[in-house]
Amino acid sequence: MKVKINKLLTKDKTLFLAYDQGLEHGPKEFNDNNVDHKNIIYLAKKGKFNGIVFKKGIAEKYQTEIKKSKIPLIIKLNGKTNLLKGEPISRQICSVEEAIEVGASAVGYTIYIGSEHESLMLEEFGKIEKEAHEKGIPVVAWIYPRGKSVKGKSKRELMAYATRTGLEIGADIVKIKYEGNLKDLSWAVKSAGRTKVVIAGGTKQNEKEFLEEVKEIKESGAIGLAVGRNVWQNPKPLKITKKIKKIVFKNDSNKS
Ligand code: FBP
Repeated sequence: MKVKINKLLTKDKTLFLAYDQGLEHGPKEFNDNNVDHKNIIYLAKKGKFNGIVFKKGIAEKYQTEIKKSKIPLIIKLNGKTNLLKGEPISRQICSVEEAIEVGASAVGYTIYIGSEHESLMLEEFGKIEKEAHEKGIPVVAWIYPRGKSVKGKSKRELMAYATRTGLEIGADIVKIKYEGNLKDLSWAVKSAGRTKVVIAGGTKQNEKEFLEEVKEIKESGAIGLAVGRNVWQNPKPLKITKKIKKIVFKNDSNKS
């Protein structure tokens, strides 16, 4: 079956709104405004994002609002809290079927390559990828090199290893962190072959510096970002969204 990826793209570029930090980091990331999922769904709709990333609990409880927004839903199928220390592992907590039931247009899964537990995550991903693709659902792989074994390795090597892993394991889109320089990121994008690359936003930073980073992301050949905190922790989330879109979709559409 053909994988329905076009729903997540605007002329092959994209901007996803990531909102799975409630589990991954805890509510310490939120304020009175962005702790409310309704405000996040409103932001996704008003900002015309190409997709919104939730875990299944939020998708279940706010199904009506998500459907009404018409923003494609990406369900992250695995997750963990940041309370447990040690070698990172994130196991599956939602099936592809459950994700489709709550209206998912795509599914996501995080793999910590380099972790002692990477084989478990790679195996789980393999099953998810097979099932999702049989149903025509695109798969987004969050690939983050983590754990003792990656300490001291070069950022260039790790970014490219992350994107290449995405290609090798069958991801349609691979999401990585941008940690090196433009040359290294461009190499990582090249290493991904036909797997599309999106970049995480990271911790909230100075707006000007963040937008400079977005320009480099655009230049690298990555198709866009899956951004969370740098948008919804900004006092003017819609305004920063417009600025990001102006860069990401430059010459590609009039979406901004
Ligand atoms: P941000 O743009 O807020 O960094 O979100 C991107 C993201 O990948 C989220 O989807 C995820 O919750 C978080 O980063 C994980 O970050 P980390 O693994 O560094 O805790």
